[in-house]
Amino acid sequence: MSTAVGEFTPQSYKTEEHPIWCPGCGDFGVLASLYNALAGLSINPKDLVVVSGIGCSGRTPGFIKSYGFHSLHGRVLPVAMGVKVANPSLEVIGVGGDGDGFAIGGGHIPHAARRNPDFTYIVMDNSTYGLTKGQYSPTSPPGFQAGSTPYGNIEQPINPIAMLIAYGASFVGQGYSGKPKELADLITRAMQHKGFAFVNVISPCITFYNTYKVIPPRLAEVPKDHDASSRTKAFELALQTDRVALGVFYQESRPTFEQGIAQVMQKAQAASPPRLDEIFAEFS
Ligand SMILES: Cc1ncc(C[n+]2csc(CCOP(=O)(O)OP(=O)(O)O)c2C)c(N)n1
Ligand code: SF4
Repeated sequence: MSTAVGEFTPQSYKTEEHPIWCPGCGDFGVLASLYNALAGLSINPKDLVVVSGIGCSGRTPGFIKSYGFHSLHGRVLPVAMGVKVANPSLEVIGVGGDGDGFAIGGGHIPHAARRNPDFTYIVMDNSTYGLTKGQYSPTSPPGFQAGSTPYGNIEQPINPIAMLIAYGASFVGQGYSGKPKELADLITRAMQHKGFAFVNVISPCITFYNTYKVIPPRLAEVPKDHDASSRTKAFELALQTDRVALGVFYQESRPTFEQGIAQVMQKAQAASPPRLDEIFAEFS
């Protein structure tokens, strides 16, 4: 729920708790972008709920003045969905890491995507498990070497963008923490979208998997003539291997989960179901 534009500044969302992320962590850029997007949309902190999983990224709710829910590892989506269904007037944002979202929490993704609850889900994708000291994750590249893969990762990484398009997310975008202005614009568009908005943010872990040198040369904007209403075109863009595109890959308009629930409740009330004492009488 927004208030008068200009009522809040990025500063309005800062808490007294300062991030304890390592200096240079990409998550700082994501947080700054979030502050700017929230201020730009003039979201009142009393109407905002930030839900996270567990990980370095999972600490985000502590740094945003709002209601917050630092939930369990991999459980961002069911908790955020529960909050939104319980009170659809709230602005809900889910945040977590690639391990949280795509490994232990991966089973929730298809169901959030197909149900289309109206909230934004931001994955801070650093291709490693930062909090637990750099193990490989579902987005680590083949050959990735760390404590859990001392001889190199033998698995193929998932493609988060293609996965979310395939599962039917109604908004799919990608940003980079090193481009906070563009990222704030992308988060703004995701929050304005009515439905499940997924934003994958490439957010390097400077301590355990420093990709600051390898990622930027591969980045490119989503082409200006890209047709984001075409799932086929979105797939084509997501499957390109020579570059990492930033921007909106796919967006469609369709009813939200909350709208569907409201309709079902209306129908159920209009149908005047049998009274409980009548049902008991039938079986007594
Ligand atoms: C049920 C459960 N399993 C395992 C853990 C241990 N654990 C905490 S954070 C984490 C992974 C963190 O990586 P990611 O989700 O990518 O977030 P990052 O720290 O990189 O932001 C793991 C395995 C846990 N806290 N709970
Ligand atoms: S360990 Fe990595 S992800 Fe965690 S705070 Fe440090 S740089 Fe960021």
